[in-house]
Amino acid sequence: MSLDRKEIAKRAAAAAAVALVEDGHRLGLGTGSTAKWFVELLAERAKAEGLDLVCVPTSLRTARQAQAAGLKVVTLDEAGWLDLTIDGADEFDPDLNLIKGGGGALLQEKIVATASDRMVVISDASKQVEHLGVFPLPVEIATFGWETTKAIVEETLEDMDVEGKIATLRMDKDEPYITDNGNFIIDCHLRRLGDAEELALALNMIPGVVETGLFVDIADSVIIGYEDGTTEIL
Ligand code: ABF
Repeated sequence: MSLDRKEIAKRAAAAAAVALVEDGHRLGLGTGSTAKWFVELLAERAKAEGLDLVCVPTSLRTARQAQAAGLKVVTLDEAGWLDLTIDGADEFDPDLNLIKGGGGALLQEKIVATASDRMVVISDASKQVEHLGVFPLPVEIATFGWETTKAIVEETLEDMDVEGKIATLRMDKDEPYITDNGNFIIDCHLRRLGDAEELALALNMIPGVVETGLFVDIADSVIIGYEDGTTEIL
């Protein structure tokens, strides 16, 4: 099967991340098409080398894939603390701040990444930006009173140094998209964020907001995969 160029780039980043894994590691497994490559290649290496690993997936999707591939899957509380988490991103900036959550798994992704000694992002070059915000910022919110929460999010955005301030409820066909944690997601169409940390703090202060897809100071490095199969580490 021949891969298209984007898949070659994603696979290259994932393969470079697999090389960071050591026997005995407790690993966080991300979600999304790049993380999917990581899980596949990790399982191959673990089997070939008989590595003793425990893995904490960030979504039901990833859990199913990891289990089917023969990896040992445990909950975060069973693992306690993780050595390394490998995950994709929707955007990353020069400070390694991220927008995540396009795939809907941002809450578990953030909990798992935060509970890790090291978080390494794997990505093709298209996610690299000077300023975060072209990709709509996902915000996970409680279903209770969601319209009120959405209105408060929009009001909060009005007061912030951001461009564009429309928040839309994420849909799955004709129904609201429901996260693995039973919540809704609103996508904030900002075009450009101001101060990522300030924005994350302001949004997290809103009671109905469960978590935002802004990852500030969480990623330790980014492995960029290119379409010729090479990689670069930031
Ligand atoms: C998850 O998957 C994310 O938080 C991000 O939304 C997305 C990236 O997906 P892909 O690797 O398919 O571009 O990691």
